[in-house]
Amino acid sequence: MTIPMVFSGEVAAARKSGTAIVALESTIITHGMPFPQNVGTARIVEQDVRDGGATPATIAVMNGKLHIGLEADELDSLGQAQHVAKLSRADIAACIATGGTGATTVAATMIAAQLAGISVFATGGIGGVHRGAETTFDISADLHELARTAVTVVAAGAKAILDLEKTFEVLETLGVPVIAYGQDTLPAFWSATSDMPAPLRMDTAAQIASAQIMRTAMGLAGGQLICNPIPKEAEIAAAVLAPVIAQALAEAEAQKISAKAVTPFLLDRIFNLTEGRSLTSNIALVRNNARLAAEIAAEMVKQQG
Ligand code: PSU
Ligand code: MN
Repeated sequence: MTIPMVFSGEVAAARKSGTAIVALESTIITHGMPFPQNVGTARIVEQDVRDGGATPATIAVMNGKLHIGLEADELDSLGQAQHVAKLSRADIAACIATGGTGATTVAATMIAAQLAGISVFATGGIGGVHRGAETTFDISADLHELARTAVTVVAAGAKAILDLEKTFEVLETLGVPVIAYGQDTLPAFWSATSDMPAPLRMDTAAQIASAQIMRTAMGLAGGQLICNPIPKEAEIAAAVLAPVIAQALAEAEAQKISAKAVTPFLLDRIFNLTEGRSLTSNIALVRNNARLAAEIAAEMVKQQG
């Protein structure tokens, strides 16, 4: 059976010429940001990748086809669509097989990127271990994906709505390299730093590319998580966010929000409680990650010859 993959014009051209490609996820568009900022941001982030010398490939499932790169009109319609499925490892194949439409999370985007031969992916923040996971068992499939699929993911850490300590413990257990870019501590999504020391630190895109290439050469399955701190001028101090996150979490619990709905609910509440400031920061950090990912992707092409 062949996988019904559709490449955008620019991705098809980049594949032909062997130039750098950066994968981008679509759940951040459909479930992570409100319309119209979601479509606007997706476009700007694609342009950031181009400005960095690589080709953007926004990934989504549309009408049973796995799209590697979206044309402008496809991005528009996905950004405005209602009730789009949020796809992870568990449901991406079923969605394609049944002709469905869905946005890809970090896990599903990694799977699609690997199928398309793309080894670098930029997003905002990965999913992780939710607070209270000791009773809910809510741990994102993103973590296991990093352990098995050879794609380097550039993020601003895990979203600060999560239990960050437990998230990084699980990544360590799974053998996922967690690399802080240019600093000794891990960033915490909306905040550039935290009190968590980084397991690994790298200061150049070349180092990051060669570490992924070495990992694969050694037969070690899986990718790497690059934790790229949000630009200082765009950050929200952890102390400012803590009560906002606490309130959003309390509301989620009171309203019995569970499973896939948790992350979108929290992001939406935090957006409203910060009067949009969380979104401004979120956009700044995704753009910053896109620029670094483009550099890493270019290095990978260069080093792999
Ligand atoms: N980062 C954001 N906004 C998002 C997400 C990440 O800034 O909406 C999405 C990603 O697609 C990630 C998903 O994979 O949230 C995690 O969802 P869950 O916790 O249900 O696994
Ligand atoms: Mn979950």
